Amino acid sequence: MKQLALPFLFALASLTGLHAQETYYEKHVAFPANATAGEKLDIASRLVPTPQQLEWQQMELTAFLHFGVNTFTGREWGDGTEDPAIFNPTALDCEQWVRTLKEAGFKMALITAKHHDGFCLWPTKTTRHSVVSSPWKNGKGDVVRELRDACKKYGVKFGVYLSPWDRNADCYGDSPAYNQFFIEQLTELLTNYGEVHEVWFDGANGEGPNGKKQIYDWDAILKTIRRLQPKAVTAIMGDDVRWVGNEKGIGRETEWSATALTPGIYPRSGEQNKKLGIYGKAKDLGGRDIVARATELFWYPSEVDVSIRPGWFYHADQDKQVKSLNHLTDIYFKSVGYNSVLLLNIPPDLRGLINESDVQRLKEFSAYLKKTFARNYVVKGNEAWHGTSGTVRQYDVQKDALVNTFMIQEDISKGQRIESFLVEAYKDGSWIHVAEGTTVGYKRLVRFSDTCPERIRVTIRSARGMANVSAVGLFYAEPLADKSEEVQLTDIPVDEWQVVGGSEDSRQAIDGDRKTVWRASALTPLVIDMGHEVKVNGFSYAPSLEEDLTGTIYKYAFYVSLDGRSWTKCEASGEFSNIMHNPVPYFVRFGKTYPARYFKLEPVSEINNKNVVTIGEVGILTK
Ligand code: FUL
Repeated sequence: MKQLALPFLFALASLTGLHAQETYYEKHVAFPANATAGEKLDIASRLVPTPQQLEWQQMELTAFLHFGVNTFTGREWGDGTEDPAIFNPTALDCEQWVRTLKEAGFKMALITAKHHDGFCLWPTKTTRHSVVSSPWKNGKGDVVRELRDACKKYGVKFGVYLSPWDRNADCYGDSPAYNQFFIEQLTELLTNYGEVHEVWFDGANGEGPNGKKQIYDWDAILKTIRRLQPKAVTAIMGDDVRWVGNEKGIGRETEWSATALTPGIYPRSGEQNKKLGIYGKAKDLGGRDIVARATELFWYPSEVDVSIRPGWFYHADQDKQVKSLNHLTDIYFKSVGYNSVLLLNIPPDLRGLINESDVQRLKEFSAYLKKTFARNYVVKGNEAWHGTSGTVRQYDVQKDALVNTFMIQEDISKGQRIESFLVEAYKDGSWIHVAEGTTVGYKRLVRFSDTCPERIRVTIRSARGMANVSAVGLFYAEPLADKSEEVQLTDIPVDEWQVVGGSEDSRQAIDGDRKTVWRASALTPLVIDMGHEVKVNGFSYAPSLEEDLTGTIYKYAFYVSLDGRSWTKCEASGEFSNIMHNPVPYFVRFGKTYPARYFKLEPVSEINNKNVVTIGEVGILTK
């Protein structure tokens, strides 16, 4: 992180008459104590990425590969007690993964070397809870190595996800011991596998108030990465790449890479972010008002991580829920097109292959993007130009071109400066409004209705000093039918079901409509009389569809009864593992069948330990 002394630079700029814009601040800048709002904005405009951050941003499409014991148990979060013997892919072929990704245009593959369950996909010296203890290749296998080799062969960059939270390691929670253990694991991954381009540390930790508390030595962890892999970017619990704030694949329309959000791994982050009233999910992380109140800024660009399926790990029952082409395309426009990098998860299946349904969808996705962006209809759209607030640039458009997508890019090696822009089209003798937007950054895409302009003009409505536009484009994206991935939440009709003892609005939880929500102001169980005996082998829980997830159940117990008086607790994991970040319906299968006329869903804890419950829908599984 290069930091240049500001007072000195100001003096230099005024003495030499140099344009102040020739001074850049790489990755981080602290404002001088007495800087005015105007000076701060000027400094903000000259904050730039490191070469690694720039290279990362230019990749646009990167892929996540969630693979591990969860693939074999069907869970999203393992609890660390899994028998390593269950890890036994029958036809693992990392070359198939990488070929699939490469052909689909992905520039990097990032593997869950260790997820929260602690099982390591490489033969680590730190624990036997790894591939060494699994029958796969008689304990001689190394998934990380196979993926690394495949990436090398196909010229795809390689990254690792190493979960800081570890539910298997005995030393987890004994802070110094676990820090050492974690750094050893990291050292192995960053020493023995050639070049690593991204290191991803998840912030997730579902320990709850009575769980183990680990205080991470982020400073030592980061220093290890910088020492061993200086070209790698550090993501999420890192300071190069920022989590966008959701797992739905949707970025912000106004996305500042130059942000006042202090990365969570810095001890000062809590206090500073609180003072500014910002947090990772906040809408505005770098607007004028925030910059004026900030004391320092970070080049901390957004990464949109989302799975191609409802879950992060492969589950056969989600084969029909692979996101539609329309959905994936929308994600592309709302991630890459919103100044972010897309990290799309494609989880290998039990064989150790990317499943046919995902391969097929990726093919469609890349064919669609290739076709859409093959031809830029703006004449000389790739010519760079610069302008301040109010600057207008006119372009010719190729004759008779039908377009519906506008692209604009800033040369971010000189900072992110555009605050808002307008696009108008000249058609039949007059200028009409076509599109507008706020921030641009590395890339901004805006969709509009089909039109056939003769010319277009782009106005920089507002910029921080001199904005540097590197490219402008017009394209045609063919409309796609919305084949939404409707999920069936229950295997049996719900018409006969009655709520037992609850208020009338508890019906909202079983009315077959996810949009209607039942809310209870305590951790109240939901008891249902199904009217007759049913062979139950699982249930589904769908959280509310609303933005505010207050009341979403994290831990639960599920009971069945034949008479509504004596209850049997069903065998289940007892947690909707990742629901706070990925609020999709959860399907819990007991692995056995219980005869039942009544069922009871008992909330044990809420995602934020509040004493409230919301249920979008509950269903019963019998198949
Ligand atoms: C989350 C984790 O808890 C999920 O399991 C997944 O790995 C996702 C990418 O990050 O926080």
